Amino acid sequence: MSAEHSSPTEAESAYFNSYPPPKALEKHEALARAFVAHHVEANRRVVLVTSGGTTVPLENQTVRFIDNFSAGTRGATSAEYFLEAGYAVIFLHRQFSLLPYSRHYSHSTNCFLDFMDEDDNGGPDGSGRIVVRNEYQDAMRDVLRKYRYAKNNNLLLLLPFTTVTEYMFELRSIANIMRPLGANAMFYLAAAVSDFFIPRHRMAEHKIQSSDIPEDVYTGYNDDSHPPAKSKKLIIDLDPVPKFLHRLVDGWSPANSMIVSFKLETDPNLLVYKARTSLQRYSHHLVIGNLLSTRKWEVVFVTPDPPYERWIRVPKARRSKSVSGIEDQIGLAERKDASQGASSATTTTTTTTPAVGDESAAGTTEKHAADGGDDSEHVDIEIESLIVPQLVAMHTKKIEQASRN
Ligand code: 9Z3
Repeated sequence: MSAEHSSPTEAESAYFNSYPPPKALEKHEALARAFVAHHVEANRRVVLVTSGGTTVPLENQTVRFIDNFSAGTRGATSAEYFLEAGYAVIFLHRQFSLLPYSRHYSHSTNCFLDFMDEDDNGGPDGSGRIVVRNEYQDAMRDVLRKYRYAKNNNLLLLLPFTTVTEYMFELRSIANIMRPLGANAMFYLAAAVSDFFIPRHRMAEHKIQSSDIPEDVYTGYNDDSHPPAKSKKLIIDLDPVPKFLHRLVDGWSPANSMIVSFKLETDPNLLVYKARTSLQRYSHHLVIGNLLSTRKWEVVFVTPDPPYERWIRVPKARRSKSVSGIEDQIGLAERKDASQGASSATTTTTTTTPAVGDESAAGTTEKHAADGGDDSEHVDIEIESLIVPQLVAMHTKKIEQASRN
């Protein structure tokens, strides 16, 4: 039966049966089982945060792969706010992407060595002890304490993956292992998962040799407007990755758990529509939509219940500077959707109801905008600090509902 015509369960078996499980899976499962048991015992909420991009290998013994932009900022930052809210966090992340707490000092434009110095009390050979520079002491102490707290109290489990297939195996296993948590479980799917891959039966075993590629393959265009060219181009033929959100919602995850997925788009015209379609298709609880260009400053919550669409924005004066971000595009996805006659049930909050985190969001935005947005004495706000408390409140409601039924 072809993948298009099979049921989600059949597609699941076909996919997972065609791969050997990742080498680290058994070890990760054992760690996750112990972690979950510990927090079930403590009646603590546990969130599975997925983070970073997935690779799509071109060869079984992989030399080359397709990757994406995600550094794991959303996931690593959100994990910290979940920990702050009292959750235990399973952090399923792309290996070497950003990690909670250490993210403040890794992958950054300042190398971690810039935070350090030798102190003045040099030893006999003139060498000083390595210390943190004075201006970074407070910030680093704060991060270090939170990190230690999470570690000492067994609140953070780090599980790495690399390929899209490893990610799928890990997600399925961990979701199943989380079942004893029931309503105390949350899934926060922030990883940027590839939509396309090369199925195992078509994947080259060894490094693809440029000398093996035939010269007379037509490689350029999908229409007749260009004549076939003799070429040694490498053509990559990708299949769609099976959509497993169905299976997560309907099979793998604990009963009554809360499932939050992300939808990433680059076209403001598509964002809200695609987020809503995803919510309808998978019947989970929340899709958080974001545009690549504005993701650090605004997101939209798309829910099955009123207000259906809610924008969360960092006030202008408190936005982090982002090299890749485009501030001019803030608000575009909201206006575009409204102008296309979105359903009357759609509510946006920037003008009517204050957006999330009243004090720090809509109201303050207006004030600082009127002030000319002088940000000289303001600390940047991370948008995850506005997102996570909202989710915690939604989760609380869900847990209360579950306990009444
Ligand atoms: C997101 O949309 C995340 O917010 C980002 C975060 C990947 C944009 P960064 O790592 O970026 O902080 O730089 N994640 C989900 C993207 C995704 O692949 N979603 C799937 C889809 O859109 C559904 S689960 O189809």
